[in-house]
Amino acid sequence: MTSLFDPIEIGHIPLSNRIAMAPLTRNRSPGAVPNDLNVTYYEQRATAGLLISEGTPISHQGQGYAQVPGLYLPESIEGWKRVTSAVHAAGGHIAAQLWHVGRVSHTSLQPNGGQPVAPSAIRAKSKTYIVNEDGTGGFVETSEPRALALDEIPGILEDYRRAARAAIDAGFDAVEIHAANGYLIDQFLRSNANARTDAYGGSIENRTRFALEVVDVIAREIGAERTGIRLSPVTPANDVSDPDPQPLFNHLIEALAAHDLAFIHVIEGATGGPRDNLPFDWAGFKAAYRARGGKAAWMVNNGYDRAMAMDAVASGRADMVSFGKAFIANPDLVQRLKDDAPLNEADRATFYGGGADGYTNYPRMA
Ligand code: 8OZ
Repeated sequence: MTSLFDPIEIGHIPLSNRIAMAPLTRNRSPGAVPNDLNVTYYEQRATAGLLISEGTPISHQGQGYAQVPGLYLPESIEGWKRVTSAVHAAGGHIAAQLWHVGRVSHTSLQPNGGQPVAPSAIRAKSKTYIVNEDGTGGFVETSEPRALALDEIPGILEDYRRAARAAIDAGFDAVEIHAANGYLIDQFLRSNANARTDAYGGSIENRTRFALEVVDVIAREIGAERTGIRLSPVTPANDVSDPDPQPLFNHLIEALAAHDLAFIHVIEGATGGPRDNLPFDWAGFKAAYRARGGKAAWMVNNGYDRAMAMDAVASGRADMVSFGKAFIANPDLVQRLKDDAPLNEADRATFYGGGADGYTNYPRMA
């Protein structure tokens, strides 16, 4: 029987166990550049089989939150090189999460204070995080977006291509395409955010087109074996919804089977919330992918504890499990899970922004 603690190869990357650190926005990289504190944070967690970086904007336009590290400035790539070398020196592996927020942004974070872009001019009833002039941070309502013109889409695909190449140049082992949680790709997928009448809106084929084009452009640039994708078929995060998610996401996953991707990362349920918010056949979703010959590692996420994670891998339901909050509070999470040791509790007050407190000062086991 396979164990959570057994090694696994994803693409050509040999991982020492099947535990991943989920991507976690921490807002501790002023100027979009990874710094010493960020190096320490990732290095401390390098015993995870795979670290997935916090969401990393592919462009200034893809920015939606203050002080997140990017992949579009030369200084950011230099900063990430220091993170990836520290992780590798500690025996770990790390994927960069490539992120375009679409409408989940604020004019103060956009080039020239412009409007955020989206499939359609429909504002998300959600919040984003900005830093005020006095240095204090806070959540504010997202700004009214404008609909992308058809001829702007190739430019965004080019930004994804360039960012994927930058991630490899920065020493990342792989990239994860952020297609979850109501950001740009998910806005194209779900009908309440996509009212387009061109080739990118309407039918399931049209709404999945942008996601598949992003996968295609990145897989051609860096290789499908270094490409993963994160999906959240039923999350209400950032105000996205769809009346009929199963055929939509089954169509997408079946199309993804044509690429030899490294991993598929699935958020089951409402991100960071209930796992049963809406009906969805998770086993059928995975089976649809395998039936089309999809071979990527199947990584599951959302509210997994030790017993659930061990069972998911032992039963073959999943190949890997990712943990978010548990990794914030437990840099040695892998050892703690192995030993069935108690976990430190994560402190919400220090999730977003700030310094070492609640970031690099969680204790390891004695
Ligand atoms: C929490 C706060 C800000 C961003 C996501 C990137 O939900 C995020 C995020 C989460 O995927």
